[in-house]
Amino acid sequence: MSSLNKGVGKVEVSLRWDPSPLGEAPHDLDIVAATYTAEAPHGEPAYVVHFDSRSPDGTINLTRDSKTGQGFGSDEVMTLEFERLAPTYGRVLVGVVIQQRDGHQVFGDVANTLVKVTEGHTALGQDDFAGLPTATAAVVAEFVRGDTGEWQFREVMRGYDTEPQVFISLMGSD
Ligand SMILES: [Ca+2]
Repeated sequence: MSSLNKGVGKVEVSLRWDPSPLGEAPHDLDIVAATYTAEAPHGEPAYVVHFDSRSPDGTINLTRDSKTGQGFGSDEVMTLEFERLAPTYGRVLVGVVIQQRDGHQVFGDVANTLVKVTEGHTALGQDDFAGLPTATAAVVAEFVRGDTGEWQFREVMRGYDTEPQVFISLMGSD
């Protein structure tokens, strides 16, 4: 039951996964976001938010960060306040990357991975990466500003097999 032209406001993307087995290299997954201008929605990101990069206006924040997946509940959480994003921005992509420090690690190597996109108590989407076992990174959510200025959520699950830095440069081109 969605009301007419109601766009998304404040969205949370949460990610959890199980730690790697004892004695094996830790699995470090990261939530990343890339913001694109309305003029070049498939061009270079205007800015990128991840564990050591903040959004210049504070509208997109990584509020929880994990290098191992240990602990209960969500391991990484990002909040995106679309109602506060400047009108120059027209597209935001959220991705999940697996750090590749300890060899080639893909989603099929990581146990019990789950990403959820929610707005308040409303679930917008979720995925367990089961469809992308050989990917090292994935675009998991797309937000596009519509003609009326409202931000719309689009479900997407697009895998890549590449280094995190290359993924960030490629993720917006599709
Ligand atoms: Ca991480």
